[in-house]
Amino acid sequence: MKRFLTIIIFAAYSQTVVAQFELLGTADYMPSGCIMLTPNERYAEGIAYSTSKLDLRGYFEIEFDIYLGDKDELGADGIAFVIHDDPREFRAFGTVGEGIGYGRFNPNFVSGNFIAPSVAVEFDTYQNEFQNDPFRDNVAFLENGSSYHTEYWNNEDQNFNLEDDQMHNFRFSWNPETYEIIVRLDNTVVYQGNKNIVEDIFNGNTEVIWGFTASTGNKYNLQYFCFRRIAYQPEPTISSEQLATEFTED
Ligand SMILES: [Ca+2]
Ligand SMILES: [Ca+2]
Repeated sequence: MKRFLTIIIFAAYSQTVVAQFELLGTADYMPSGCIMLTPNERYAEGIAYSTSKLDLRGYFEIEFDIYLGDKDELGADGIAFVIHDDPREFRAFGTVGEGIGYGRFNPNFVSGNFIAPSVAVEFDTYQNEFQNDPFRDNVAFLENGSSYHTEYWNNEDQNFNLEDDQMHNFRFSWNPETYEIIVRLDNTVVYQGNKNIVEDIFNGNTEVIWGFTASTGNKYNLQYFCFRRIAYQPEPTISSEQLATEFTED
């Protein structure tokens, strides 16, 4: 019975999250149910925030498929998954271009737009030297609206490319007991870190906004994301396909 109840609760919560996003800038719903962040145009910035906040008191894993475009050399700039408690709430935005709608040109540059307090995972498709980007594409964990990063993941491949006209699976998990954050891209762990984000980033607040930001610059790509599921512990995660199977078997 306990397991049955958990499935029902998860199913109800999942539907709520799927249905509602606050959209800013160029963001828009697509016929597929995915959300376009930027069209295939120069200097676009699009943001989508779930109207249901994240609860950082519990373990969760959240999953998406993301699309970063089909132009490699001529494409830019990328998207960022953002968890924030910015006072602008659902209207929070960062800098266009290399800020990916999240960060700013320089970590010491405080007059521009950036989202803070926050943590983010950027999927960066354009090299900007001021942000310490490697040649071609990279994934990086960011904090408090700074796009600058000392570490990044690019599969140790200087030609790593996310603008391959393919969907990429992205999962983010948070463990409030061990403070462990794990980021997976196409089933590979691309970031693993320990940080008490509740205390060290969000000043004790456990109800925070989540969503995606994205932008283009002089170079550009169509960029979008498709929400797949969110699952809170203690039960193992379960997808909608598995859910259908469970009911059939019962
Ligand atoms: Ca960049
Ligand atoms: Ca690329």
